[in-house]
This record gives sequence, C-alpha cells and structure tokens, in this order.
Amino acid sequence: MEQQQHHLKIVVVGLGQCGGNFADEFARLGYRAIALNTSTTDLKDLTAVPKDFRVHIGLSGRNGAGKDRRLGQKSVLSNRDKILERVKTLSRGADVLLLAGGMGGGTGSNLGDLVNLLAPSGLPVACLVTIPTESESGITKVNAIYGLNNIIRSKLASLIIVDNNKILKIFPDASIADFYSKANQLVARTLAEFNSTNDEQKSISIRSFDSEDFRKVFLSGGVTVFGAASVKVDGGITEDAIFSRLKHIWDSSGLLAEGFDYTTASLAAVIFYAPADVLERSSANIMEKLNQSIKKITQGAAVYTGIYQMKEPGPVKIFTMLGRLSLPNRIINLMSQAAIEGQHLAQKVKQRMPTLDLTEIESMEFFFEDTPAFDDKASMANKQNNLMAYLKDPDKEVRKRAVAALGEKADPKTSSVVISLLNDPDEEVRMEAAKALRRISAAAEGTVQ
Ligand SMILES: Nc1nc2c(ncn2[C@@H]2O[C@H](COP(=O)(O)OP(=O)(O)OP(=O)(O)O)[C@@H](O)[C@H]2O)c(=O)[nH]1
Ligand SMILES: [Mg+2]
Repeated sequence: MEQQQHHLKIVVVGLGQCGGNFADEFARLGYRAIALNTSTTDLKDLTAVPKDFRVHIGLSGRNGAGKDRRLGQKSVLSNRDKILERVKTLSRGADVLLLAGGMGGGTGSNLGDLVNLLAPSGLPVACLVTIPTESESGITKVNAIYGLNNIIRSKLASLIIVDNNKILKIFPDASIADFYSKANQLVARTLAEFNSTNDEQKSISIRSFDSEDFRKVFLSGGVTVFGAASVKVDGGITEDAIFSRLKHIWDSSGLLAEGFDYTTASLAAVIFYAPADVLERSSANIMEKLNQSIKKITQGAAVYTGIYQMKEPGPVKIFTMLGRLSLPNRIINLMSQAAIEGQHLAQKVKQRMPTLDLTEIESMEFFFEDTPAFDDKASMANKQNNLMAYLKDPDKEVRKRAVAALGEKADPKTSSVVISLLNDPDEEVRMEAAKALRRISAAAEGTVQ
C-alpha cells in the first residue's frame, strides 16, 4: 500500500519520547516506524509502532536518561548492534531513513550519533527534530544546542526543525493532553501529503511533480522548510497572489523554526491543485513569472513545479518546500538563551551547600559530664581546664553549673578554687560554692553526703 502512495518510501526511526511520538504518528499514517528509547514506560505508551519495533536501549537498571545527554549517548552506543539489526530489518527496500528526536532530552539529543550509526547502511538519512519552548530549562536548551550541533556535523540529507515555541501560537486552545499530539500530527501530515503521489482518481497531471523531484528537494543536504495552504480563488490565479502566499508559508513556516535567509536555498518546489475553471482563467505566463520571483528571492534556486487539475471544484491548494537552507535565526536566538540560562544553572549546580559560621557559638557548652567516659588523661586535663575557665565566665549560670560540677567531683584538690568562689558577686554562685565545699570536706573525711 505504502509503495504506491508515496514518492519516497520513508522509514521513521524515533529516538526518545518525542522521537517515539513522531514515529507513532507516522505509523498511524501507514509508514514503517521504529521507536528507540531508554525508557520502557515511554515505549509502552505508544500505540501504532509495532511492539517488535519498540526497542529498549536503556543501560541495565535504568529507566530513561533524566536529561543526562551522556547517559543517553552511552545507551545509544552500547546498543549499537540491536539498533542496526532492527533498523535493517525494517528498512528493506526503503528510500530514506527519517530520524526523529526532541532536542533537549537526554535520549533524543543524541540523534547525531544515530545518524552516524545508520548512515553507513547506504540509505540517505533525514532528521526531524524539535527545539524547546522558551520556558523550558537551561539544561534542556544546552542539550538542544549540543544535539543540533552534532546533527549538523553528521552526514545528513535533510533537516526539519520543529519549533515547539510555536505550538501555542498555532493551537492556542491546545490542552495539556493534546499539546504535543496536535503539533506532531500537523507536521507528520503535512510532510506525508507532500510525499503523496498524485491520486489519479481526484486530479489530472498538467505538469507533473514526480518522485525524483521530491527526492531532489527533500534530500538537498541542508535545512528544509515546507508548508501548505488553501486559497479561495475567484477568477484565475495571479502570480502576485500565489507568490505572496508562498512567501507567507516560508516566513511563518507553520510549526517549523523560522527566520531563514532565502538566498541560501538552492532548491524549491511549488505544487498547485486547482479546479479546471480556475486553470482555464489563469494565464500560462504565471508559472514563468513565479519562477522568476522564486529565483530572485533565493538568488538562483532550482525550481520544481507541479500543476494538477482537480476533478472536483474547491479552493486552490498550494504545497511548497525550500531545500538546502542554512540554519534559521531562531537557532541563533536559542543559542544565546542556552548560553545565558545554561551558565547560570551550571554555576548553581557547582555551588556546594554553604556551611554555617560557628565561631560565635563554638565555645559554648551547656552540659558537663559527671565522670569522664573513658580514662583519657589528655581529655580529662582538657575538661579540667574548661571547668576552670567556666568558673570565671561572666555568665553566673555558667559559673554556678561549673562549681556544682566541682562539688559533685568532690576532689579535695579543687577546694582552694571552690573557696575563691565564696566571694563570687552572685549570691546563688556563692551558695553553690558553699554546698560544693561541704561535699569536698565530707569526701576528704571519707563520708559523702
Ligand atoms: N513536538 C514535540 N515535542 C516533544 C514531544 N515530547 C517531548 N518534546 C520535546 O522534546 C524535548 C525532549 O523531551 P523527551 O523526548 O521527553 O526527552 P527524551 O529524549 O525522552 O530524553 P530523557 O527523558 O531525558 O531520557 C522536550 O524538552 C520537549 O521540548 C512531542 O511529542 N512532540
Ligand atoms: Mg524520556
């Protein structure tokens, strides 16, 4: 079924939760798909990817990578053979591997390693990635930049960048439950429509956009942007109306990251589906003019066009794709956010828990041992010294307790010190000293009171 309907037989390989969700979405559209994840929980949640192709690549005893890019990378690399075997089994006779992953996650950010692993198999490798929203954390943004950079450095046939920041702009009423699924559906369906061959039941080819054209534009070796629009046309189509529509699709690019320098594009595709009456009223030189405008804005891109006459009346449908663009401005903006927020977070992580300054309280002691716990002469001497210091302490409570402790020891050698406390300015201390002295004398006489 897939073979007749699609220009290119694309096999989708999702990495991490986001990648798996995209794989699931493409599987629902009839594509062959495989999901690789460090998390068994995420794999269980998939519904359309066949169970045999939900591959757990976790390190033993771990579930997920917890945003730790290095842990995710270890998981990918140490499961190399398992991944190669599963992808090879699924991709027999395929034209392209489309690897999908969320830049920012500990697992998905290693998509570049997966490209390097799968590129030697001989199939061209395209990537579909998401970049995080503004509100996501510094660590996510730093992971995303590392992940993107690795992908750009790998042997890549195409890069599609979905900007999650745009989901709420396009779906302002999205709920928490369908936030991602709406976005994934829109991206997967638009790409799948582009990849669908003309349905001869519904339209007649006037100028055909064939599979080789799609292959050239889609696998052009740079960033790819694509989109579709329906235009209600009264009368014929005009070059101005179509060109401004194309420009709008490229500028806003739906959910894809925006801010492209169009002069970097080297390939462009424009395909129309229009009812017979609209085509009859449209001048033949529109396509010439349109080609000129596209060449001008892209400074010479090769333009591939397709025109189809729809058998049923309806609005004009336009599909367009630009290939081999350089990175859009949105990535520069993400880089600077990652640098600022990432640095701040890294500093926080480096900081140790501050210790408390105890200098003001470290000499305080509130309880005295009645008897030394063990026979340690040094410690005893120390305690004795402390006791002598406490007898001179400005706090009468401390002096009182110290003299009471001497009374309890009832050591005749301390009698002279205790006697000196009989002159203490505080009456309670003097009384405690008197009591201690009685105990010391009693002990000296051999009777303890
Ligand atoms: N568009 C879209 N973006 C997603 C989806 N799921 C996650 N994301 C984005 O992808 C980033 C990475 O998240 P995950 O895919 O959950 O991360 P992971 O690759 O599983 O990595 P760990 O959970 O750290 O192992 C997030 O920061 C989101 O921005 C999804 O289904 N669709
Ligand atoms: Mg995950």
